[in-house]
Amino acid sequence: MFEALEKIRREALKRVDAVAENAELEAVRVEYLGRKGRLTEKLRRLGSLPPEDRPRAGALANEIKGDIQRRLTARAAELSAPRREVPQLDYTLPGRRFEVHRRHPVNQVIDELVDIFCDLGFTTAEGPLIEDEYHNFDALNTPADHPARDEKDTLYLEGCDLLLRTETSPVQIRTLETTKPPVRIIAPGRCYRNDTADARHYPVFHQIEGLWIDKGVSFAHLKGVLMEFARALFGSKTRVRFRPHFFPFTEPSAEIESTCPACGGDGCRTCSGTGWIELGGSGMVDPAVLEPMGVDTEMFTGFAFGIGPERIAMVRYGIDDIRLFYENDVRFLEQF
Ligand code: 2U9
Repeated sequence: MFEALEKIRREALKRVDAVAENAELEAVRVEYLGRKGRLTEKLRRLGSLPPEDRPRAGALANEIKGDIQRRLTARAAELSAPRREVPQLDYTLPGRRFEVHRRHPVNQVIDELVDIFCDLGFTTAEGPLIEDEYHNFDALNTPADHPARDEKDTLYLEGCDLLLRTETSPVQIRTLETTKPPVRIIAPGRCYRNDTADARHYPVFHQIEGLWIDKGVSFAHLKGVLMEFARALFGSKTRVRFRPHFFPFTEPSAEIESTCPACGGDGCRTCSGTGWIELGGSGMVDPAVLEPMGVDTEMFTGFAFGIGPERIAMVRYGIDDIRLFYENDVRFLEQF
């Protein structure tokens, strides 16, 4: 009897929970608690039990009756409550990408460039964004009347002789002030120019400059390092060329170009049909820069270069407007 009563409890409660409409609840109530219900029928047969079992069986039967009645009441309340439309899940839909932190595309390129040059034996150096004219211009053999020093190109701080650095070269000057050759550093970082923002210019941009000062360093070393850099960046078939140029701080100077990574040199929209893209500038460091830093230019020579990460990111990702990097439009940034 006891096992039969527990079986009725389990089945009845399971049936109540499975009811989806209020109208079905009455049928379940009648089936178990009605005049001819399965539990009612057990209650009628208590008299056939041995006298010593009747009290416990009766108490159990009444407890089960209470359980079923309470569950019927609760289920009726659930089914009467206003339904929150549960959207039917379409499991065939593609999953949503879980948004995790990603680095800005320009920082991703800077990280890659730093890794390449560190693999080539360079170490990184940092310096202040706010500089003085000595470290940003004078020490770099840039004469007082050089147009780069004009306020139309450089952002000066009001009320003082300080400025926002126009390249990361001052970092290398500061390194030479405290470190005797050999020196082999790269200086990645943010720079500023008094430029009006357009598709190819922005007042804030980044540079990675490099400096290698040691005994017997020649232009051949410069070409070798920059060729290895370009091949690590754009693939082993990449070719590099140097075009004569002028910088106040290097002599001879050369602009660095590589075959276009998009077309391999055949000419395309990315490289404006030329097959080549500009990576930056370079040259042998002018003794007029090294000697005031106490470097014995009879014993030590060196080269320097400057590379623009935004330019590389624009080529790599097919972006034709530098302003996209700095307008913080999530729809643009979340693609990287
Ligand atoms: C010291 C001596 C020499 C750094 C150099 C460049 C060439 C150069 C920029 C032009 C635009 C890179 O692509 S860009 O952003 N710079 O082309 N910079 S050589 O020469 C130095 C630096 C420090 C002591």
